[in-house]
Amino acid sequence: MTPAVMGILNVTPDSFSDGGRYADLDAAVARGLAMVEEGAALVDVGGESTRPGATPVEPSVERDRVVPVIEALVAAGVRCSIDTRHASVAEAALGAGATLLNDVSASLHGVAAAAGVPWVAMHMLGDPLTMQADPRYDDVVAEVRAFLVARADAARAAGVDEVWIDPGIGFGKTMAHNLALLARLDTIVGTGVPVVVGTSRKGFLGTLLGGAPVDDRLEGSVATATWAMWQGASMVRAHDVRATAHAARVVAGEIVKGSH
Ligand code: HH2
Repeated sequence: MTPAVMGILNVTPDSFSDGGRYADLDAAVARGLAMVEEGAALVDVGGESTRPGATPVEPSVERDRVVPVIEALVAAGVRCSIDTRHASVAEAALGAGATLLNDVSASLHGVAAAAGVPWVAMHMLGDPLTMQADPRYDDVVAEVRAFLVARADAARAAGVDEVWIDPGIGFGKTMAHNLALLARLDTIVGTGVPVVVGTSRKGFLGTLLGGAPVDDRLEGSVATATWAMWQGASMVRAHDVRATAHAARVVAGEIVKGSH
């Protein structure tokens, strides 16, 4: 099956890549619709930046950012996920019509169970404010895998029917940790739980590319997304949807018609 592309829509003033660009409702909805046009299976709406060192946002502020965008996109027929670590924001977003809970805290499975929606558990070491200070693991791949399997088991026991797992590239990880998780992604895929991977425009790509700024990381983003899909990731999170969706079709051996 062709891996799904989750289009990233951050309605925040400070996200590392698209911060401030979609703060206005019309601009956010237009971007969401454009990403679907480009091949996104769904649009992942986030109202709090989780970039390293980001200042936490009050859940009420985060909720007020995401709910109108989700309502408008759902009304236009777009499938939305909510990217949050706060239960009250998740509940409001699911109430507004989002149909997947992308949980960077890996702790909100009760909310997903109550709403009857699929749940993504992402691995993060610590919290965004401090996670890059000095992340340490004995064996990053084994530890992330064990954490995700335990969260998936807990979610299933709580009544979540559809569980996804994500190694959380860049979330409390050094360059070596990120590269190890990508190189051994087969270990995570081997759990049998469907895998999501997000590398899009992330800092480690900038470092690998000799300090490339955020808007010059397209090739690195597509290269790593393609690798992840080839290793068996079922979904990738992307800012550059068109290029990533083409890569997904190539990985799946799908003939791309009328899309050049
Ligand atoms: N990465 C980010 C946010 N949410 N969710 C999942 N499942 N996997 C990820 O890798 C992931 C995520 C961070 O990227 P972004 O949303 O582009 O930036 P910011 O957190 O600054 O808003």
